[in-house]
Amino acid sequence: MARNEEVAGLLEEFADLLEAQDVEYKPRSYRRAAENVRAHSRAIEDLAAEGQDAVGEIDGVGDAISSKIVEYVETGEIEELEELRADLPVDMAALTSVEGVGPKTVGTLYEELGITDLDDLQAAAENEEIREVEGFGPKTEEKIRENIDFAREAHGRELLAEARPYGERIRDYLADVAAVDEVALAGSIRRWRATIGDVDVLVGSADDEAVVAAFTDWEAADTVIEAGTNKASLRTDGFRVDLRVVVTEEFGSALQYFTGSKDHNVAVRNRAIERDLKMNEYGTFDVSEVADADAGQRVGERVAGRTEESMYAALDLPWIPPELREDRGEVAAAAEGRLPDLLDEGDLRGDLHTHTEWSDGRNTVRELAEGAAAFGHDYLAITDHATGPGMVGGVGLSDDDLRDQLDEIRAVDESVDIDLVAGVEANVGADGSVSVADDVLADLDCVVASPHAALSGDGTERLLAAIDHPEVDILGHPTGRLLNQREGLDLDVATVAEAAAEEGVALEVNSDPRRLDLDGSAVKTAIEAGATVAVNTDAHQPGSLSYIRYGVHTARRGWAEAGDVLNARDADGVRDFLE
Ligand code: DGT
Ligand code: CA
Ligand code: CA
Ligand code: ZN
Repeated sequence: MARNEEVAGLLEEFADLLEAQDVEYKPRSYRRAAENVRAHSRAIEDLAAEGQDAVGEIDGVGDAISSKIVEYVETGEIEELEELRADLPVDMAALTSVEGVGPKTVGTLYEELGITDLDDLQAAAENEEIREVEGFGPKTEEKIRENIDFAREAHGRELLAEARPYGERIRDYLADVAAVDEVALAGSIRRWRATIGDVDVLVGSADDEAVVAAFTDWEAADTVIEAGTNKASLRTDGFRVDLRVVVTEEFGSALQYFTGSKDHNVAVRNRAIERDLKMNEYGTFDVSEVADADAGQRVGERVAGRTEESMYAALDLPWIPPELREDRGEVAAAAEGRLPDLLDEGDLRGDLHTHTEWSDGRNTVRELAEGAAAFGHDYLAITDHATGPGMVGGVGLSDDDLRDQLDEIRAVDESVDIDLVAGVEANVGADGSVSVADDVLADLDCVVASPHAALSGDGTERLLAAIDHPEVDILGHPTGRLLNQREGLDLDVATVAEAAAEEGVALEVNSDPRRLDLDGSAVKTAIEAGATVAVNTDAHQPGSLSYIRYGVHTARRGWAEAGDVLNARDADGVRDFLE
């Protein structure tokens, strides 16, 4: 598994530290390089092994950056980065997780007030020291103070899409270890929660010592936090990985237990008790003939434990997919034979929300179209930003620009191996108005309307107004939440979904790792209210099209079947919906 994510993270840290020191231009090029490294199809360590020139083949990676990447892969360190870290010894990640605090602010607040972490920041805000710093004022200070709590709550939880590759990498590594009979991810990462506390890995083996030794030997381990006989924890690039080793005969019961959620496990265990069964991480045991079922963990006759399927079967239940295990009625549904036939990654035929260099994307229409064709999509909607509230720095397209772009999309469509859908991402204003002229919207095939500013408080009326607009096809990232940064709009999802169903508007599951919006529980409510969802990436470059898997699993957390999903339809089906 490639280390591109890890290297991209370092380049971003580089950019933050440079920006904090008021260095111009360079931060931008480091960020651009980071994105391209992250999205690159080949493993960065393989390129580094071939030499600096091979690394320099990546778009936006010049000599200065490629030499640092090679240095890192070879030595595990970048000297210049270490120096920057020493110059600015702050918890950059924690501080910038406060909305309204960017790297520049961190630099200034360190210089002026010596602020290095969230505690310092909070104290300075409470003592009204920040408002005294040039360029700040009472309003900014108040905003920072308000946002600290949210950043703190989120602190320590990692984005699923950032953690998942490490989980898959350690899983694949352990699968090749001779002593390992079975290996699987467990916990929240297996349930595809939007953020995760740690990466849980479970192994079935007869030789736990050998497994723990292999685990702590993993090349990507930065530090070993602890190593016991049948458990161990390590840190890799900031992520905590917890390993548990169990005997293979009990792998299924341990996997069921450690996948959670706790609430799901309580519901399952209650069903076991009703059947005179004792169920725990060691197995399911028939305790009907046992005088004291609490006398030990493995009392009674073992009836299940080798596989997870056996654990559910012992309760007369079909296996329940991990995404459903949140105690949202899945045990009752399983018992009644009405578990959903969940959407699969392979069901999606296209992407209906993407950006090109016409707005803030990285690529031309043609490049993105070719990327989507190579990804395997049948169709692709190009939906660049329209101008409007929340679009800063001239990013959004005017009505005239949109008409010009429409011509280009139609022209490119003639010569690419994919069906292009001409669209726009319009802004939903605070009053629910849509930012593009009606006649332009009418000429486009697909109108995504998304809130981009004023993202707090109740947004129900606002979205209802947008749904009522006759040209709107999809509500993009409906709440506007940013994981670990802002909660976004409060929504009465059922009401919004009912209106959307009536007006033939789809609700988006935005697959951007920072968004995953709507989330699983909102998707479930929306589908129950009859709405159609669209699983889109909001990709700004071809490499991000693969983030669709996170949207798919988020939709699965909302019990979505292929029939509930707009872009699981073929191109004709989608055109019918859009018309
Ligand atoms: P996270 O890591 O905060 O994102 O959430 P989880 O769900 O991965 O939680 P974690 O890592 O503490 O534990 C993994 C699973 O182990 C959890 O989903 C359910 C199970 N588990 C852990 N502790 C308990 C417990 O005290 N009671 C029950 N019923 N299950 C537990
Ligand atoms: Ca966990
Ligand atoms: Ca854990
Ligand atoms: Zn977008």
